[in-house]
Amino acid sequence: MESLLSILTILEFPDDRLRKKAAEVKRIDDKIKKLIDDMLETMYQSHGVGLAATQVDVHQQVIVIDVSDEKNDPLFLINPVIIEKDGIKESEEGCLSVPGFFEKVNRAEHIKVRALNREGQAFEFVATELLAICVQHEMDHLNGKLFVDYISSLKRQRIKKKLEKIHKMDKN
Ligand code: GNR
Ligand code: NI
Repeated sequence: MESLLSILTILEFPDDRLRKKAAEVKRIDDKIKKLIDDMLETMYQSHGVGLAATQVDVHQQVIVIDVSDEKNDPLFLINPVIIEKDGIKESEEGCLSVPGFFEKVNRAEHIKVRALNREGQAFEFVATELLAICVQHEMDHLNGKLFVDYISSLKRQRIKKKLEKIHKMDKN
């Protein structure tokens, strides 16, 4: 059965739906595969390196990532779990759900992840650098957490006010 790709709407902070916890995927059916394909298309169109289903208002444990320069090396993570981590590293993060803001966040430097792939097979991989940051950032989304939760409440409130103002203006 053929199906056209759709560009999905990305929720923006401070939308309450970004706070929902994603449920485990029980069965990888055509609906989940379509979601994955649409998320990848949406991520590429938005020039992001990752996207969690939570951001498109689907509360299931699905993540797409592509940290390659050519944007031709997609990674699909279903029901991901971090099984090992070590080190701490600070880096500047942004988020498609917090557009226009960048702040320093601490993350584990090295992680080992177990997940299911698009075919439902379990696999494991080690991640460092941008991939490690991205996996942790996306897994936070699945738990209703945003990078702005790690910064001062003063900075977070300022970002909230600015985005709320933009969202109000967008309505007109
Ligand atoms: O595109 C993205 N870039 C990025 C840069 C530094 C740290 C994390 C990220 S993830 C972000 C896309 C996004 O919001 N995914 O949820
Ligand atoms: Ni994000």
